[in-house]
Amino acid sequence: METRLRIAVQSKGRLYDETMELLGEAGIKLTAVKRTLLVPSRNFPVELLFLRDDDIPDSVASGIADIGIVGLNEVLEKDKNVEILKELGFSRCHLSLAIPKRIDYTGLEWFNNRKIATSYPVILSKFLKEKGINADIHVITGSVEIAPGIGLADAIFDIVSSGSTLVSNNLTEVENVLDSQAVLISSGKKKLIEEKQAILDELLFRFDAVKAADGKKYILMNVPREKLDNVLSVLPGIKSPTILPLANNDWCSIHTVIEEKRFWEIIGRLRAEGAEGILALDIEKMIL
Ligand code: PRT
Ligand code: ZN
Repeated sequence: METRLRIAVQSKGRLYDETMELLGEAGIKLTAVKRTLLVPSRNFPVELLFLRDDDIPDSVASGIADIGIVGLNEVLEKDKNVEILKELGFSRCHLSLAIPKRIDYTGLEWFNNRKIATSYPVILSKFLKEKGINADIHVITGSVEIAPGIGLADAIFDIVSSGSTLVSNNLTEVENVLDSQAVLISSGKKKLIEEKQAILDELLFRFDAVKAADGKKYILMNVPREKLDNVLSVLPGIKSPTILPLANNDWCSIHTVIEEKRFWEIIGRLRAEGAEGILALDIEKMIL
């Protein structure tokens, strides 16, 4: 039987869409559209094991899956023997302490002898111990943010993304304890067999190519030769930009890659320096 690298991924939830998008951009196609528990790829030697995110760290630590894609918060909370291979840059959020808005916060000591509601007791107790704070941790699994309002706790420790959940519950973030994002994990103790390691290496290479292209644009433009130096001084290319001759000797064409976030600023400066016929294209992959 063909060797397949087994990847544990979230079956549904906040990680699902971007996990599938990343795998898709890495060229991995699945055999079944329907999500059964274990789905092989039809063009790459991997298979996906669909689980709840809570079960992913343990499935990888114990070797049921070879690698997994899960939030860093879940990895640290479950505290299993796993190794973080790569930060994947999506599902970004932070784990924070938040208190009722009306309270005048005086610093971490405020939490001494207070009751904090959370679904992340391991991360929280580690943090409080490190800081020498003695608080009472109250574990609840859902809707942590309502705990202070109904008198169940003085404060909460929970995931914050946009912050709107806190606002609508009259809470305010006072300490950011952990910045989290989706990460790729492998077992901390079990080494992969050679064939699986080779599949993983190819996968990591493809993820890097997808990530490198993220937020970048390929641009090409025509420039009068006499303005070439001015235009080049505006362009922060990957290495040096490509300069091609045009049928009209007084003009040339420049191709390069720019950061999307600086797109309008750079385009404005290029036009001011005499660039014309500017084209911008999306980049799918970039091998550096
Ligand atoms: O069913 P399963 O157990 O697999 O999923 P789940 O319900 O446990 O997790 P899910 O799908 O909600 O989240 C999976 C992972 O996404 C989390 O472990 C985080 O790593 C990441 N993530 C990113 C988030 C958020 N952003 C997020 N905003 N997880 C949860 N939230 C919740 C948070 O709990 C709070 O209630 O959204 C609310 C806050 O959001 P804002 O935007 O109002 O601040
Ligand atoms: Zn979960």
